Amino acid sequence: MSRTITRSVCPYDCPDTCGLLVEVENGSALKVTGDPDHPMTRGLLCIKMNSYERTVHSPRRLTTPLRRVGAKGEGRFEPISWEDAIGQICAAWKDLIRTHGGECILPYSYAGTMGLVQRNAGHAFFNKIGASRLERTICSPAKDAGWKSIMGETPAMNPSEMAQSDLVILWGINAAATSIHAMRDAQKARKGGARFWAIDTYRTPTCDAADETFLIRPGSDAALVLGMLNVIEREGLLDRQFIADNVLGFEEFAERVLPECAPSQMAEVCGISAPIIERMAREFARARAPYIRLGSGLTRYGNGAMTVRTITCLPALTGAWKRPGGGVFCGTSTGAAFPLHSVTREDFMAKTPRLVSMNQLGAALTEIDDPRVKSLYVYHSNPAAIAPDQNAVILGLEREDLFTVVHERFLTDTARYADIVLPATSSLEHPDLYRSYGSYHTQLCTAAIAPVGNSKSNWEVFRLLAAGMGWNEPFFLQSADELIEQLINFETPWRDRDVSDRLRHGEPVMLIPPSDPKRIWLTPSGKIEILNEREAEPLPRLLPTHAIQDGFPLRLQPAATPFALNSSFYEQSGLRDRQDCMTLMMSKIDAEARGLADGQAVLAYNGLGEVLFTLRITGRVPPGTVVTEGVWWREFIPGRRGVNALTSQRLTDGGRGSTLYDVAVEVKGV
Ligand SMILES: Nc1nc2c(c(=O)[nH]1)N[C@H]1C(S)=C(S)[C@@H](COP(=O)(O)OP(=O)(O)OC[C@H]3O[C@@H](n4cnc5c(=O)[nH]c(N)nc54)[C@H](O)[C@@H]3O)O[C@H]1N2
Ligand SMILES: Nc1nc2c(c(=O)[nH]1)N[C@H]1C(S)=C(S)[C@@H](COP(=O)(O)OP(=O)(O)OC[C@H]3O[C@@H](n4cnc5c(=O)[nH]c(N)nc54)[C@H](O)[C@@H]3O)O[C@H]1N2
Ligand code: SF4
Ligand SMILES: [Mo]
Repeated sequence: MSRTITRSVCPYDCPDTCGLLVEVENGSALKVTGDPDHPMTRGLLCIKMNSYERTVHSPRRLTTPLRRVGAKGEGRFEPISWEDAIGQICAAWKDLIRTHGGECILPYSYAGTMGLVQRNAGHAFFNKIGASRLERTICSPAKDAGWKSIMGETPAMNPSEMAQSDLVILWGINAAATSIHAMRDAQKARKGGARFWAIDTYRTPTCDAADETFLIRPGSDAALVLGMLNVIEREGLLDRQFIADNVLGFEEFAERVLPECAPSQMAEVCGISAPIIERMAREFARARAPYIRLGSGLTRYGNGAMTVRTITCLPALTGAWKRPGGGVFCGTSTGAAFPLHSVTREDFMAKTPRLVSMNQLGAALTEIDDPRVKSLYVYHSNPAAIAPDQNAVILGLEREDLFTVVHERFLTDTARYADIVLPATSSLEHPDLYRSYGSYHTQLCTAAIAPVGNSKSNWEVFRLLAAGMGWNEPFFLQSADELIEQLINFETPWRDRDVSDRLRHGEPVMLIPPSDPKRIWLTPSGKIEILNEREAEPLPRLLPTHAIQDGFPLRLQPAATPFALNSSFYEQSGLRDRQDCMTLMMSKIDAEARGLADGQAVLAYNGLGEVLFTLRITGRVPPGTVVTEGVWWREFIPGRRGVNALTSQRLTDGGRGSTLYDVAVEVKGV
């Protein structure tokens, strides 16, 4: 028996991008563990990835191409060969392009794998076809937009500075579930004497580990911040010298915005009382090096970008940036470190195609003409479960005249609507290069095992499709390894030759931002731009959420669970069994007001849909808010509608992001 250990990388959409060790025996992955030598992972994996081998070798894995024989959504298919599958897809597309033009084809992909080659494998192909272009903005573009508005292109501080902070704030991030290594660092800082605050809309496991938790009304963090800044200014706690040297627009902000932000007024908006806002202001301003780790939860609102802008003012006006450990960390952006255009090949586009927001797939499939979307190609994403407005998405997927192809590891909610399903490899079965958005680490990995069944990687499928289209473009003849080498073999100030060589050898290495993130502000003015005249709203101020206008009394949070990652990992029964399916958490006050009892079936509804839940009355959720965790597959859901039947296709104020948390509902017993 041959037993080997191969280094690999976690492919999922998680800021930690862990290093893995894969124990392989007779061609199978026996066990996946955390790499003890990865500087951030240090041997610790999350609950989900601790059993990754059960995903890789799941009996649910798709192992052969399939053709639909039942009704759309029914899930009845028959096996076909790869040759047949590629032949049928290319024949259908050639025909559609001839009659309707390339834009009638819509690719839909997101973050099943974060590897630079496999994640972006379809761009060159769809650019060449002239397909509609997907605006990939479901996650947190409002966070980037808010940060950029004030900080421009300034790179993120190194998150390891958290260790030097005396006040760690996990803000709108459930790190105990979504970023366990940041959670470990926060707990370590706390043991070293730092205070640890959590600011969230309900009491998450992250809050349990904090010294203090502040529960806020959904989408109202800007009110808390403006109230704090009102106090900080009034009580002379600003860092006037830092402001004079580094900040643009403070005078305007202090004159036009702050006077209307007395804590008593802000308390009415955010639900945190005036005395507590005052205390938070003083403790923040007096901390030596307060460190804010900003999550994505609070950005998925109609005012999400503005919320991030407002929070970004805190370290700027108190001078927190001056000291090691002080500042706000939103996430690293290392796009310039690798020449992604060598994979995405924008130069293959004959003209700029129509842009379709991935947050508005329902509308794209059911409303848009000129041209109508006639074919949808989904890869490493599960829009029937994860996209907002599930009813509209499903209505679209049911269209008989829509030719749908889904490339997947499992028969997901989306795959069930496909005309043709293609089996995908898992990350252990293909090579790729990974970078992290929660640190500056980057790592390459090779395949640890052969493809399971007849599955193929994203890149392999696009090579076959290119051949099927009859193209002889040399780009599509390359292997994934060749594409990876082009990404590495590129001179950039982010990496020297030594780092690139270590990268080639599979070591986790750190990218180095080309400018000092804590001193050099890469904005047009060279200062931190609290006033930004290029914005429709030049100054940070209070903006309403979308849901406020919907006329339903409760705010719904479709939050993350530690036992899954968006709709991934539901294939593992062991992880499913550790969660309660479709539970709605509600305060006792709200339950009593509606005459509802713990454990009963309830219907949450709004103008978009209605969803069946089991009620759980809990002190973890404040009155006015209800919470459900996880994005369940419809096959496990009694009412067959997931939480996204209640979320809307509306977009954020900046970045055109999803507003998945900006939801109002009413709840009744059934
Ligand atoms: N286990 C697990 N890990 C994951 C994921 C998962 O689904 N499960 N998803 C992955 C992905 S794709 C992403 S983008 C990240 C996201 O990870 P995070 O950045 O943690 O974002 P969310 O989990 O969306 O929301 C974080 C918290 O914000 C809170 N929140 C919502 N609205 C507000 C608000 O208005 N104000 C404040 N202060 N808090 C608010 C929510 O209740 C939630 O507890 O996690 C990744 N990691
Ligand atoms: N209600 C609610 N909705 C949400 C969220 C939420 O917290 N609550 N989170 C939102 C966020 S932040 C995000 S980022 C999105 C994420 O949405 P998606 O990116 O769609 O993420 P997943 O649900 O993880 O689905 C990824 C799919 O890719 C498949 N896959 C994995 N690797 C490969 C591969 O190499 N090739 C191919 N072809 N397939 C592969 C997996 O089997 C899985 O079915 O969801 C959003 N939707
Ligand atoms: S999901 Fe995140 S925490 Fe879990 S193994 Fe992957 S990178 Fe690490
Ligand atoms: Mo995300």
